[in-house]
Amino acid sequence: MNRAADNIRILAASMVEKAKSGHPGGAMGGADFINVLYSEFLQYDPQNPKWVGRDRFFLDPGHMAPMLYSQLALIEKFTIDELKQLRQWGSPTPGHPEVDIMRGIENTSGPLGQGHVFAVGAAIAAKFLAARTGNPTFDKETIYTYISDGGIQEEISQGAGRIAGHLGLNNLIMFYDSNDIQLSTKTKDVISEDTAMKYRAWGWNVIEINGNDCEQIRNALTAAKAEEKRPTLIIGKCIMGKGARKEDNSSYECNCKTHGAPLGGDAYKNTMINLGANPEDPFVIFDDVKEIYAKRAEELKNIVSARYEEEKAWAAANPEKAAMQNEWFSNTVPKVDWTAIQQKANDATRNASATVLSALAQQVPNMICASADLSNSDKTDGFLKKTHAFVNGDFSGAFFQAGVAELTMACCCIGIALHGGVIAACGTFFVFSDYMKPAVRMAALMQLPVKFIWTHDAFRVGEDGPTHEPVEQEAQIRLMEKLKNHHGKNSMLVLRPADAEETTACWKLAMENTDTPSALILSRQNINMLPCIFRRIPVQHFR
Ligand SMILES: Cc1ncc(C[n+]2csc(CCOP(=O)(O)OP(=O)(O)O)c2C)c(N)n1
Ligand SMILES: [Mg+2]
Repeated sequence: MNRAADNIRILAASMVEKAKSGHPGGAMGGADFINVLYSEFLQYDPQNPKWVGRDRFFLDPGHMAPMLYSQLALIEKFTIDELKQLRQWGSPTPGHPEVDIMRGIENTSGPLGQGHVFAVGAAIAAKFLAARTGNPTFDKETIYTYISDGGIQEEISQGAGRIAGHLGLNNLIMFYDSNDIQLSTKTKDVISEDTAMKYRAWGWNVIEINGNDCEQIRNALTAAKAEEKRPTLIIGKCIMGKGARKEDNSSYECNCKTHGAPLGGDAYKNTMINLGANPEDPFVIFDDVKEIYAKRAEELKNIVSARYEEEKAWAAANPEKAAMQNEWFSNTVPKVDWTAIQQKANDATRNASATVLSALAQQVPNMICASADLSNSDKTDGFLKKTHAFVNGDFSGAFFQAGVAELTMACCCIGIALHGGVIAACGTFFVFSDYMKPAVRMAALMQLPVKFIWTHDAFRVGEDGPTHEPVEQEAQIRLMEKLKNHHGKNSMLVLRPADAEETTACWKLAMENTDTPSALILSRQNINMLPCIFRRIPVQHFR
C-alpha cells in the first residue's frame, strides 16, 4: 500500500518537475489518503464512468491536481504521456483540474473552498433522488470530498459545515488534509481555532487520525461509511512533501517551499531515490501497484454488477419511474405546459416568476429550488408553496432553505447539477449576486445549467437605500454572459423580462438552456405590460 502512495508521490513530483511549475508538496502528503480511497472504498464502474449511482470524489484544492491525475493514472484514466504534459496548453492535465466525468474528474477546482461545497450539493442531490425515485442505488452512494487548510479557512466552509450538519448528510465524507502548511506561512500564523470542535458543533462526526497511515485511514473511512446520521470529517494530520529530500539529502518535509514550486535539481533526484524511483526514468507505474489496482478492478466488477442487479429489479418494479429517471439523467428539457401559465397584467416580474415557479414545482419532478432566506421576497415561494423544504431525515420535498449564505447556496446548486439528474435553481436579491459571482463563474466554466433568480433588480428598490440598489451588477453579469466558453457559446444566458408575459417566456428559455447557467433578473415593483401587438402569440413561439 505504501508503494502505491509512494508511486503517486513520485509521479506528482515528477509532473511538476517536468512542467517546471506546480504544486508537489500537498500532493505528496495527500497520496496515502487518495490511494486508500481509490483502492478500497470508491465504488465506480471503470466501463461506465457516468453510472448514476457511482460514488463521487470532489477535490477542493485544485492545486493538488498532480495528486488527482496520478491517482487517475493508476486507474488508467490518464496515460503517462498525459501526466508528462501537466500545465501545458491544450493538454488534458491543466494546472487545476477541469470537470471531465469520462476521465473521473467530477468537478473543476481552483478557487479554494468551492469544491467541497459542490460535494454538499451532490450529497443533497443523492438524498433527493433517493426520496423521489425510491431507487435504492442513490441511498448507497457516498460523496467523498478532500479539503485542505485553504478550504477550511475560506468563509464558505462555514455555510457548508452548517448545512451538511443541519441536514444530517451522512452520505458525505470529507477528508481534511491538515498539514500545518499553506502557501506563504505555517497555518499556526493565521489560525488557532479548534477545527474538530467547530465541525462537532455543526453536528458532524469528527475523526482525527494520522493522515499518512493507511490503517488509520481505512478504519476512519469504514467508520464514516457506517455513520447513519451525520456527515463525517476525517482530520488527517499529513506531512507536507512526504518523502521529499533537499539537495544535501536532509528532510524537505513540512516546508512551505514545496507548496508551489518544483523540488528542483538534486533535491528532486534525492527525493526520487528516497521514494524508490529511478530519477532518470521516474514516470513509471510499479508492477506491484498495477496489481493492487487490477485486483480492485476485479472487485469493482462484482460490486457494480450487484448494484446494477438491484437497479434492474427496481426498474422492473417501477417502469414509469425508471423511464423518468433516464430522462432526468439525459439532460432533456422537461415538459412544461407553458400555455397554461396565466400571468396577471401589470404584475411585478418577481410575482410573474412565482407564477411560473408554481407550475414548475408541479410539473418538473426533478427540480430543486433554493433561496438564501428570501423566499417570500424573491418569490421562490411560488415553488415552495407547492412542495416543502428539506429537513434532516426527510428529503421528500424539493425546496432547499439555504439560510443567509448566497455563495454556499450557489455552490450547493452547482453540486446538485454536477451530480446529475436534478435541475437546480436559487434565488436572492440581485444586489447580492455580488456574493455569488465566484460560483456563477465556476458554473459558467463547467457549463452547468443552474438557474439564478435575482430579484429587486433596480434603483427602484428605493427606500432600502443604496446598499440594496443594484447599479453596476447587471453590467458585471452581462460581461460574464458575453465571454465565450470552451464551446464558443456565451458563458451564460442572462434574461431581464420587461413584463409579466415576458417572464414566462424567459423562464421557458432558461429551462430550455441545458448547457450554460441562466439568470433571470426580475423587478420588485409592478411593471405595465408592454403595448405589444404580438401579445396574443402563444409563448412557445418566443425564441
Ligand atoms: C479562493 C482562493 N484564494 C487563494 C488561492 C491561492 N492559493 C492556492 S493554494 C493556497 C493555500 C494553500 O494552502 P493549503 O490549502 O493548506 O494547501 P497546501 O499548501 O497544504 O498544499 C492559496 C492561498 C486560491 N487558489 N483560491
Ligand atoms: Mg496545507
